[in-house]
Amino acid sequence: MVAGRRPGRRTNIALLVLLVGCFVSGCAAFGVGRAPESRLVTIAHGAAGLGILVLAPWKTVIARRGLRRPRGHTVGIVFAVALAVSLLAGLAHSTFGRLEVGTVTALTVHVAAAVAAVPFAVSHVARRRQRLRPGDVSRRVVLRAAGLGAVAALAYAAQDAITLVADLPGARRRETGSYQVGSGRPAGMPVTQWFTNRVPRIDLATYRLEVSGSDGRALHLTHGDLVAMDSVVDESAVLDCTGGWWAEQVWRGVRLATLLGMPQQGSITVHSVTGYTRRFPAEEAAVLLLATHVGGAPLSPGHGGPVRLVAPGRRGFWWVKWVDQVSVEPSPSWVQPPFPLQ
Ligand code: HEM
Ligand code: HEM
Ligand SMILES: Nc1nc2c(c(=O)[nH]1)N[C@H]1C(S)=C(S)[C@@H](COP(=O)(O)O)O[C@H]1N2
Ligand SMILES: [Mo]
Repeated sequence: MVAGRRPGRRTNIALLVLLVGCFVSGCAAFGVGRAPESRLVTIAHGAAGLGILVLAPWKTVIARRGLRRPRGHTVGIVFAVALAVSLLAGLAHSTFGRLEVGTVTALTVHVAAAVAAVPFAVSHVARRRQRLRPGDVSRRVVLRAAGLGAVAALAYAAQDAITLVADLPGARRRETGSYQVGSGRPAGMPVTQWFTNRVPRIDLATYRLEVSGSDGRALHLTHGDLVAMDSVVDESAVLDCTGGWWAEQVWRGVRLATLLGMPQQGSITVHSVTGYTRRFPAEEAAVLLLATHVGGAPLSPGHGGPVRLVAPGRRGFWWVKWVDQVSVEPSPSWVQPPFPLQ
């Protein structure tokens, strides 16, 4: 670096790129549920996170110098602590398995600390602004950035190799980063709610499923009606929770297309007794299953009984439990928060 310029500026800018990359790829890791897309996303995510660690020695020099200046450091320090917690928890999850204390897992801590760090990161970067300069697109800088990317990728490969050779649990995670729990044994599968939902009590005698198609006409089905339908199918599908576990079970139920036909446009809203709702592209009526059974037995209340959605290839938060309404609506499926809010 040239004397008189702020040394460390490019390190800080590289960190900013990596932080944004981590955040975006982390959210994408929750958004996609199929190989090979999931694999690409989690590799990019892990490498970007390790890239931050690669730059840590340089950043330590910058931070030390900053800390010697007479001004407020709280934002920077809180940010550093939250990020360190997130990184440690993320690495712990990916290396040592689904670490769990009560209902809190390392992956939950990882994501929560990362989300909590965001306002501090924004404030830190806004207070310690780094300007881009013409020289920042030089050949040398591009080569350095490529070098950093290569070292980050190597660090990821090294972690992968270590878990494999040392036979650590990390070697057995799925492409989404999740660990297998209770496949073929529904009672061994965790009961998981996204945020605030509680397992509701549903009386089978009064339970009705309301199904309304594009013509707006509604059908009211009892649990018995659903179970007795002759188009019931058995299908093996993987429930992969963003909490970091997955299980493959045989689900039994009817396809949405059987109840709704194939809607020509719009989207399908699947609503729970608890208010929890997800919206799907109309064409998925052909694959989405309204299940009443898992592993040959009726769904337990915890796992969504009497009726839950099975959404093959989608992450767990799409698998709406305790479904009481399915409806075709004119709005497109992306008109919803990317993640549930309850
Ligand atoms: C890995 C993420 C980062 C961590 C953990 C971190 C942490 C810190 C800490 C603890 C300090 C010293 C206290 C302070 O001056 O506030 C500091 C200083 C600083 N940070 Fe960061 N920071 C990170 C990323 C960034 C980014 C993305 C930028 C800007 C793009 C940035 C720009 C600066 C600047 C300019 C200083 C002051 C250096 C000086 O005064 O000589 N930092 N950082
Ligand atoms: C600044 C923010 C973040 C950083 C620095 C970060 C960093 C990391 C690191 C280093 C790992 C371990 C990767 C490995 O060793 O294989 C990891 C794993 C993971 N992170 Fe993040 N992360 C961040 C935010 C997020 C967010 C916001 C989400 C989700 C919304 C997320 C989801 C995940 C998942 C699912 C894994 C497991 C992937 C696997 O095991 O291959 N992360 N993260
Ligand atoms: N109504 C409702 N359905 C829900 C949730 C919820 O909180 N409320 N959580 C989702 C999440 S995050 C997952 S991983 C699966 C978990 O299903 P399980 O409890 O049968 O394992 O249900 C999904 N369906
Ligand atoms: Mo989940």
